[in-house]
Amino acid sequence: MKLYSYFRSSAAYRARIALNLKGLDYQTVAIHLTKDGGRQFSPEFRAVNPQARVPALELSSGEVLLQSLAIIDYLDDVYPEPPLVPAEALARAKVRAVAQIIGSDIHPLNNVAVLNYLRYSMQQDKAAVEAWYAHWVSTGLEAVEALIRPGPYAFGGHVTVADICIVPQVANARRFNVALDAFTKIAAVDTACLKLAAFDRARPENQPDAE
Ligand SMILES: N[C@@H](CCC(=O)N[C@@H](CS)C(=O)NCC(=O)O)C(=O)O
Repeated sequence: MKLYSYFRSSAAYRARIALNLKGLDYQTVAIHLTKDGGRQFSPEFRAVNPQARVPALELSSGEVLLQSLAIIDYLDDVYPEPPLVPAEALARAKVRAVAQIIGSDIHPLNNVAVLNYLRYSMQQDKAAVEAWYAHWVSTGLEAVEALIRPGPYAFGGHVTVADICIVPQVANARRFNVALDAFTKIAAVDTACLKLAAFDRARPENQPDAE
């Protein structure tokens, strides 16, 4: 398998964690999101992903999967061990709600394209862009903090897709210097997860394209 990735991308980070948890080998194809105006916009990469975003996972069959949460669902369907969502429907819905707060509500407001639109099209200065970022991350993480039940992972003793979304979002927030002191449960989950090799190997600084 080939993972089109960028070391700083939190969505690609989610896919890397899931691949590692499932014990799957993959080759990283680095797509630099800022060099040359963003190499995600190259015709070669648009042929892989018309949305011009990472991650994209190319299977050995040549099929390409897009969207980190869809990639994670696929991996969980095809490689069921270890499961990334609980078996019971109610618990599964709660885990997915946290994953979707991050994947559908927090992250889309803060990805490279949105921040660049604020900077260049809306002509907002650095302080305004940082305030935008911090606002949406903090309000989203407040909800996550209220919903999770660390033990030591977000929903107990098994890693789930909620943890897979939390750790990259925390890394991203730290990179933007967002204060996380109020989120003690999230911090505990982050610490517990990063002790696992699957999470550690997926960290931005451990990627072949890390700068
Ligand atoms: N919902 C998508 C988000 C993908 C996404 O926005 N990726 C970012 C990096 S984290 C990206 O490629 N941005 C490129 C751009 O905004 O131009 C997913 O979960 O895969």
